[in-house]
Amino acid sequence: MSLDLFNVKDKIALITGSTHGLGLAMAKGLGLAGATLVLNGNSSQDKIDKAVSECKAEGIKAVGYKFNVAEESEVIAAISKIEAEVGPIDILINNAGIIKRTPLLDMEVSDFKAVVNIDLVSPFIVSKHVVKNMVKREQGKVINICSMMSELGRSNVGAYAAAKGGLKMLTQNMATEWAKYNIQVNGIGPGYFATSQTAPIRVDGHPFNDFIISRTPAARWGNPEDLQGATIFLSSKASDFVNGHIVYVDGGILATIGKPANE
Ligand code: GCO
Ligand code: CA
Repeated sequence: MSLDLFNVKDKIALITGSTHGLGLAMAKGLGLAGATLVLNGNSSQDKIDKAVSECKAEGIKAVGYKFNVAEESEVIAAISKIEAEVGPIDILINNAGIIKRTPLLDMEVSDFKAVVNIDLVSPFIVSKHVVKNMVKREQGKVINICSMMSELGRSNVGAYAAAKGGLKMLTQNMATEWAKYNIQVNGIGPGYFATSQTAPIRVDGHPFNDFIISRTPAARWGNPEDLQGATIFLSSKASDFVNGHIVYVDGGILATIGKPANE
């Protein structure tokens, strides 16, 4: 077996929402394997510049572009700029996402729509405009970042679960429509990871912290680096006949019903 199967050297990868957290960790995985990274964020140029320098300090080739993944006109302009200035995008990771933890009965419709807009509509917008060009080149990799909530419900995250469940089906539909162009569309479903997004529910003594540890067969939170293997697999030739799968990197959560307190 040759590791060449997993080669992503000199591939260009656009990772949305990659200034921190899982997005940046997945990006770095590809970058350390030799890909050129196009990082993205929308909150501040400063955060993007910081992430780019952090990558460069680790010997990774990286540039950054600020745009709002939910605004089609901004996406169109950014993609043509990226392809003109950096080169053709070989790998797209739709990672940008938000969460609002509110019981459905208390949730404003505008908040529900905001979550669906970023977590579900945006991957459609960005993919549409990146994949148009991949079709011409007859190759490409798209990875949609799903969630445990693509499969499971949980109190207070209804809008997020609706969007992430939808993203799983969007992944299968994209795979269905684009496989014939030699474009593989798959997803990664992270389990519970130690990031800023989960910081409020991860603090010591918080009941959710103990719940996750006991609910996860691996008995720990994921480290963002735990996602790098799946990212490289789904970005490389190794996955050229893998279409429409969600790879759950979850320490076994979806494999089990859980366990009683005394086990
Ligand atoms: C929550 C968490 C999740 C995770 C993750 C699980 O409140 O339940 O924040 O939504 O972030 O997506 O896979
Ligand atoms: Ca399933």
